[in-house]
Amino acid sequence: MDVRGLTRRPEDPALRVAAEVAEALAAGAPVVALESTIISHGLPRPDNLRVARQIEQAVRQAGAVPATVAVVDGVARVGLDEAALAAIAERQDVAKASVRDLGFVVARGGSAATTVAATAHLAERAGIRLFATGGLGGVHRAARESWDESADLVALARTGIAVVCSGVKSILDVGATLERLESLNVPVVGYRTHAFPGFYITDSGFRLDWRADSPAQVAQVIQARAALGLGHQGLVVANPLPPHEQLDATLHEQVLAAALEQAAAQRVAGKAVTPFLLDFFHRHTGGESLRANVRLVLRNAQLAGRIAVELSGGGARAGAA
Ligand code: PSU
Ligand code: MN
Repeated sequence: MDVRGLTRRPEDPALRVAAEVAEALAAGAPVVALESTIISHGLPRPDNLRVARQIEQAVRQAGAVPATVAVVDGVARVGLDEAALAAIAERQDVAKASVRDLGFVVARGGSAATTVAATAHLAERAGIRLFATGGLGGVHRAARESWDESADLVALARTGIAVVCSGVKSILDVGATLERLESLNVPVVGYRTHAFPGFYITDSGFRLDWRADSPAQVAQVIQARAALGLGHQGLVVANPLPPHEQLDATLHEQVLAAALEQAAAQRVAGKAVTPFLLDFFHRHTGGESLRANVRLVLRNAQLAGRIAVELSGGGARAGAA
């Protein structure tokens, strides 16, 4: 291992919370954490930087402060300024870091985008209770052979944060992912639906026991869980694309089959699997999957912002939309 990290001065903080985010948290104002792997590895350049800014803007329009999470030059940061956001979107040396990678990236003074798992961990440490992303990681379809299950699932089992997402990507084994979430005691609540969304598609075909019909109802569940001593575990808020905005079902089926075949043929493994499949989709749907991806992330950011506002006492913050 490179030893640059060992020359770090002891007063260098390994975790830095942006001033705007720290002030909002201290004041009890709404804050929403955002992941960065979607920026660096989930969306193609150069659009990714523009989309990253739009996601932050969606949180602001809902009345909350966005806190994009990433490791930049050896410091885990909660809340990125413009230069840091651009670095994550544009630099070639940005790794994909899950929880177990964080210590290495920081010790080496490196830079990495954080997955749902790593973002949830760092955001919780900063005191943030809401988080928005596109789709959660989960159990891969070949998991019986490969044992490939995203670390997002176990991270949510021990991290006290609510994640607003559009379910799990259809490239995964959705049923197995829901079973694992049940085993891990991680609840899934549908937002205005009992149908678990399938990321690009509105309905994955799996039913959910619980639904919430407003940001206030989700906030009530988060508060009830905290009162019951369950606040140290995650909650999944599943927010589907409206049917008219989803990816065409036939196109989806065709591209999915081809993507899985290619991944197997090229022996793609480990953390490369999800970026490979997302990229395959973007290239083989004439940009349709990309547009759906961007729409759903923006919707999730906005909903997370509205839930955060409710958690902070219902739009009391000055300037809230
Ligand atoms: N959702 C998206 N795009 C992404 C991801 C999720 O719309 O790129 C990322 C998230 O960071 C998630 C990760 O945590 O994919 C899952 O990767 P893996 O399957 O290797 O755990
Ligand atoms: Mn994996």
